[in-house]
Amino acid sequence: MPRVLTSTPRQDGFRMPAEWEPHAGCWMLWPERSDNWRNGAKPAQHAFAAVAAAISEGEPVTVCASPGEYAVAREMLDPAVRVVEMTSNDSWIRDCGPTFVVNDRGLVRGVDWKFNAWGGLADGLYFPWDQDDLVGEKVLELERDDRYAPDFVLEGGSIDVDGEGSVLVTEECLLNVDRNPQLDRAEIETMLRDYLGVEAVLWLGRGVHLDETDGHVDNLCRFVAPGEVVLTWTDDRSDPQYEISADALRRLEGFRDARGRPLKVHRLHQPARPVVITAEEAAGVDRVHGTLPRQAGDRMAASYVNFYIANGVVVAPRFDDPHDARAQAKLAELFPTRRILTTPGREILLGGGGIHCITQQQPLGRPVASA
Ligand code: KQY
Repeated sequence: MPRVLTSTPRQDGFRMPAEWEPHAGCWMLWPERSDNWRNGAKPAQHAFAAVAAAISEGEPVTVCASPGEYAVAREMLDPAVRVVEMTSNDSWIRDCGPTFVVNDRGLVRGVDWKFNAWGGLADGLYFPWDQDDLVGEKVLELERDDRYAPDFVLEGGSIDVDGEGSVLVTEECLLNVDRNPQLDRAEIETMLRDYLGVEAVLWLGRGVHLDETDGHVDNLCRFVAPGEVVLTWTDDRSDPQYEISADALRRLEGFRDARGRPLKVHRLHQPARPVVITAEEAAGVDRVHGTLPRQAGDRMAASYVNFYIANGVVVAPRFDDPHDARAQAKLAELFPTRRILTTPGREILLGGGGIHCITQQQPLGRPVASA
């Protein structure tokens, strides 16, 4: 039986690898809640199935579905995708799943953070979140991976590492009082150093305009190679996103990473047109007290930065927007050894996130030390 460890990954010589390092596979959760996904989640299920099929071109994919949805998921998902039964509150495994860490002997363990639905009772996006909070533990149990279980609220979408000692975060999310109000900036940095095995914590300010996660960095800015990041961008100074991205650029240009390198910043232009919820889309979402409502006319936090790096492929969203092709070409430039596959991003965005938010990579390695 896998152990719950009371030490830290740093003490044990473990670190979170970069997403471009080799994977054993990818984990996803199957969407079904009708107060977040329109039309009984059917359009979202098609979008998730397309993402799973695209990722499985490069690595094994496991989708976890509830008992009631298992048969539907099995039918809709590509036969190459493994389906396992697992209860959850929703389908954001980037945030409620484990963060895998590795050591230089090829061993894999997991960090099972606390999850509070992006803000708990004060500001969370739904209640309850108890089943989501168990997803990390369940995945690690299935994989027989030993587990660190810090008393620390963190979502995987709020961190991005280069695997060489640096992590990107935003102040908007990590310093938000609805996550770890008992800890100050220095104490939060210590937690990141201890549990991700990093040295440099690179603080950006705000996340993408109107991002309901309190500004997850994975929608704003990501490492694409050691010493290189990609930043969501707009040249339109009247767009509220301009000042957010310009501030991030200023900070990024001033950083040195853990290896002492300045960062090369690549700009990835956001969709040319604001992506806005239609009346028909809003009407398809059940209104339930305690869940963030979807209103016609609301702008969504659409970003091409919310891609997933798999073995051999990168899976990125498309929004039927004039900038789709430009984004795909930029990603091809940034990932010259991988094929860039795009899948429809709108239905996932309507639920509040993107492809990176619904996926969790499991690095290649062995679960337990052999005597
Ligand atoms: O990581 C994410 N973007 C998750 C967003 C959750 C939205 C719940 N409605």
